[in-house]
Order: sequence, then C-alpha cells, then structure tokens
Amino acid sequence: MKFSEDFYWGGAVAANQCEGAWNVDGRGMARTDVTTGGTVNTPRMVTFIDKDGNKQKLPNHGFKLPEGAHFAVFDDELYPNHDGIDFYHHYKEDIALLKEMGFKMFRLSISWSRIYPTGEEEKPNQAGLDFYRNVFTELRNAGIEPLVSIWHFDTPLVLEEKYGDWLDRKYIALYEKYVTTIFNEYKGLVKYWLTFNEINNTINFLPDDASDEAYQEAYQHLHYQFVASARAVQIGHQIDPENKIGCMICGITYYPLTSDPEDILFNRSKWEKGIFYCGDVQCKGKYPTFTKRLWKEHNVQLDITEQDLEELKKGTVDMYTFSYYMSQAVTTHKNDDTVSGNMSFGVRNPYLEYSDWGWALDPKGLKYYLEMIYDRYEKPLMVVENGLGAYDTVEEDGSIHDNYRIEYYRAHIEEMAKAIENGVDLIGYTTWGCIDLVSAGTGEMRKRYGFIYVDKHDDGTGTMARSKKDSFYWYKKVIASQGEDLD
Ligand code: P53
Repeated sequence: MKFSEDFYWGGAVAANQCEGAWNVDGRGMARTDVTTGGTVNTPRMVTFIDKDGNKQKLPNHGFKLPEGAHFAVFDDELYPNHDGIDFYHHYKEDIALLKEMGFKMFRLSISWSRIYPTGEEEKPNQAGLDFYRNVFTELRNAGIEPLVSIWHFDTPLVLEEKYGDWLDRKYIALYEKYVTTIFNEYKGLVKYWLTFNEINNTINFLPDDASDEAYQEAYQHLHYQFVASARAVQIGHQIDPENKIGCMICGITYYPLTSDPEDILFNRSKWEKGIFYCGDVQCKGKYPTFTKRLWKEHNVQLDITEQDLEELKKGTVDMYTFSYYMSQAVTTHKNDDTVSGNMSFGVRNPYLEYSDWGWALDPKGLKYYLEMIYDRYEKPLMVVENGLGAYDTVEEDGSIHDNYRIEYYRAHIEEMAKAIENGVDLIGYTTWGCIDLVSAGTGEMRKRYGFIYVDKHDDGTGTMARSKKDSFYWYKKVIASQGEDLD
C-alpha cells in the first residue's frame, strides 16, 4: 500500500463560494458580496459608489477602492456568491453524500464576518458560532475530520473599507481576536487549521512590471499576514496542544521555457518570489536571504518591528499545505504565444495540454513540487486543493459522464504515490470543489469541479438539487481501496 491507512482522503470548499446565505443570521459582508460574475475572458467586477455618489465598477483583480468611495450592492447586478450553492441550508445532505463517498477529511472555511460581522465588535455573533458548531458536529458524527481555513480571501468588508486590504497593523489584533474566539469555541471539535488561504497570491499574481508602490503594498500586506499567522499558530497551540496548524500556499511549478541562463535565473526568481518567500517565513520563521534583493528591486521599505520578527520565529507552522492546479513556463524572451484564459499567466508550454480555462495540465509538476518542498522544509505535507474546472453535461437520464475529471485525478494520484514512495511525508489530499461551487476566479457555476453536481446556473436559476457524477463512484472506490484501485 502506498497510501497509509490513516491517509486523509477528502475534498475542499470555501465559505464564500458555497454557503450562500450572505445576509442571513447577522453575517456581515465580504468582498465577494460586491463582486459580480465574470467569464473565462471577462473579469469579475467590484461594485461601489464613488465620492460623488455615482455607481461604479472596476475589475476585481488588482482592485483598489478609490478615495472617498464605498462598496455597494446594486439591484441590476448578479452576485453569484450571495446564493453560492446554499450549503448553509444543505450542509446535512451534503455531508451525508461526502460520507457515502468515504471521506476522511473535509476542508471548509469559516467566514470571518459570520463571527465578527464588521470585524471590530467586542462580542462574536452567536448565530455564526452556532452554524459552524453544527457543521463540525455533523462532520464528526459522519467520521469526517474537519480541516478549517481561518481566512479564505474574506476579510470583513467594513475593515477593508476602513483600513485597506491588509494595509494597517490593526489587522493583526483583529485577526487575533477572531482566531482566539474560534480556537476556544471549537476546541475538541476541530484539530486541523490553515491560517491564510493561498497567502502568496498577493505577490505571485502581481505582474512582474507592477509599480514600486504596488510591490510596497503587496509586501506590507504580506508582512502583517505573516505576523497574524504566527500569532495564530502560538495562540492555537496554547489553547489546545493537539492543534495542527498549517500555512496554505498556491503551489505552481515553474519551468524555464529555454536553457538560456537568463531564463534559468528568471525561473529561479519566480520560485523565490512566488513560492519560497511565503513558505520560508511561515515554515522557518524568518525572512530568507533573497528577501533583501527582492525588496531592493522595488525600493520597498516595510513597517517591521523587532517584536514582529520574534513572533515569526515563535509561530512556525506544523505542516506545509498547498493547492496545486498547474505548472507555468516562463521566459525572458519575447514570446507572444501566451495562454489565454482567466487567471492563467505565462507562455504556452508546448509539451502540455491546457484546460478550457487555460490552466496547464501537469501531474508530473505535482510530484516535482512535493519532492522539492519536502526537501526544503521536512514538514508533513497536504495537498488541500487540486482539481479540474470543466464544463459538465447532464444527460437525459440525469447522469453526468465526467471521464476527463477521473483521468485528471487518476494521473495526479499516481504522481502523489510516486512522491510518497520516494520518501515524501504526504498525509492528506482534499480535492477542490468536491461539490460544485462558485468559481473564485470567474464567479461562474459552469466551471465545475465536483464529484457532486449542483443544479445552479450562471443566470441565477436552478433548483439547487444535488446529484452524483461518474467521478463520485470512482472516487469512492479510490478511497475504499486506499488509492490502489484507480481504474
Ligand atoms: P477557480 C488562481 C490560480 C490558482 C488558484 O480556482 C486559485 C486562483 C484564484 O482563482 O485559487 C484557488 O475557482 C482558491 C479557490 C479557487 C480555486 O483555486 O478560479 O483557493 O478559492 O476556487 C480554483 O477555478
């Protein structure tokens, strides 16, 4: 057996993409509540009222709220996250389906603004606490271990309006209050936690030619999150020494397109800036040597105190957890053969195929990533997101033949098995969007990831009924055979 008996097979979702119930039971708003739907070629837009009282919208990616403006929901726009797949009211039915598949672990996130609607209340919102208690209890009763993301891109919107997107030191204390509340509340119910989802997105999706000001903000934002994460690790261990707390890195395997030494160096800087910068701080407790160079390149001057550096040292994570969807080829040469598609970057790798959304399909890149990262940190690893966003067709009889998804998973599981054989301590695998949900990048429903189909569509229609795709039965078999039967 390549996968141990206690290997955590499962799946993952995020609050804002599945719960819906955006304004129910005292929940405050988050950025996704003012973000419209997009498509593979058109960006999602953030809606707001400008300082002169005019309705406005700007692309979500790289969005900054203009001076004097405030976020707003408009009647004539569709906001897909408002309804999600209504997990808020369907969680019992959904967990029963996950149990049927044999899940050992389910990754989900807590919406900060359900617990502290504006982020600055003295007391938490009891209805929000109750909801997650019910969900975790339901999971425990089903024999499924919860893995909880504390932050999945969903800062309370009021905080963002007041203090920018993690551009104020105040965030550290507010996050501390929030994590202390949930660690205490769910002690004994939840043991596995992740501090910040894809923390490195702030820097690895920043265009290489972004302004010094943009870099300054990105690195400052990250520094406050690093300290907040380190505080959370310490608080979590103090409240319950059983807690296992991980970082969460968006894992992309970078390759140089050519053997030109300039490309090799450029590729190395992609790894450093995009992947190692965050991983090193969170796993080793200090900024890596190449930081000096990165900051100098963009004249970055950060607000960092001696105390902060102490916190980083004391708050290293217990495990390295990451998402993996694709690899990316990079080059310094002029190359117009870029890959089109939302959130996909870089030049086309002639050796790989691409998904309908332009993401490079590369299972070997996962093995490369696992082995490289394990060597660097020697901490237990978990792949907490991996999956194929694809168009699914519902047949007349209701069946969904998603063989492409099965093939994708089969290939990635095979590569994980090889990495384990080579000595990597991989302890879990939670596939992304195990139940269909709203895409983070495009806001679409039709970019589907699930083993479980949800009848919900981009125009807002749908019965929310759940049904099983072919991959549902396949994954069930994989789990039952501990990863041996992949046919
Ligand atoms: P969607 C971009 C690149 C890689 C991972 O993404 C990303 C993103 C952001 O879109 O995000 C993670 O829904 C993220 C999830 C997200 C998932 O990947 O754009 O943690 O929230 O849904 C898949 O297809």
